[in-house]
Amino acid sequence: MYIQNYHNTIFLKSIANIKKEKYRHGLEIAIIGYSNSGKSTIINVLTHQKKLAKVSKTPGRTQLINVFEVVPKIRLIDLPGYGYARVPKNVKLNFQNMVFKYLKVQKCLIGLIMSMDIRHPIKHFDKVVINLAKLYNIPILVLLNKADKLSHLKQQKQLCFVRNNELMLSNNIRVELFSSFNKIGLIDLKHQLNYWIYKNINF
Ligand SMILES: Nc1nc2c(ncn2[C@@H]2O[C@H](COP(=O)(O)OP(=O)(O)OP(=O)(O)O)[C@@H](O)[C@H]2O)c(=O)[nH]1
Ligand SMILES: [Mg+2]
Repeated sequence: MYIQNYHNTIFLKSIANIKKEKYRHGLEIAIIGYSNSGKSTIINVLTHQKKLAKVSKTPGRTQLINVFEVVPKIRLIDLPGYGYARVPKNVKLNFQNMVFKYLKVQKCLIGLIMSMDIRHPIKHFDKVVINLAKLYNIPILVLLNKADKLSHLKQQKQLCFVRNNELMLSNNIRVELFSSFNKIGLIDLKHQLNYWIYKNINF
């Protein structure tokens, strides 16, 4: 199997307006989820780089679509978090529209990593995005993130709860525990990305 190494990933650019984006070749995997759920931290852990993606205690840190290049033609996309309440409504709508539009128009998208805080899974916009991904036939790996915040027993309970949710009952959706702090699920994440890349790449 084709094994991708993520350590040499570099920042490529930030995009504010999808319309103007002409990048339509290569493969993309995007990280999506609520603001503050740990998306940017996942990119840093995956790439073994501390400051590649900006992380913040203040939700709403990632305000643009940030594009990272793993190797030429394979990109990781850090999407702005949805649902952050403390930004003005028009800004919030703009973030959300940008994310929805990205899902609709980006033909290079081969998979979505959805980050959910394990303590608050399957909130409103998660459902909206899962339904959109089903519509556009995009596979999803759901990461129940910040698993380090719960005991082992509670982690397993949440995992069962989310896996059994009817929204998740699809061949195209997989749910795993994750923690950037103690690396739970990192191997599963790499395997999933490798699999998507392997499946879609033209050798
Ligand atoms: N306990 C714990 N905290 C985490 C974990 N991953 C991230 N965090 C913390 O959660 C906060 C938000 O992390 P970010 O990676 O910036 O979250 P984000 O989803 O990119 O947020 P936005 O850019 O606002 O959408 C930071 O304070 C991180 O240190 C984790 O695995 N466990
Ligand atoms: Mg972020």
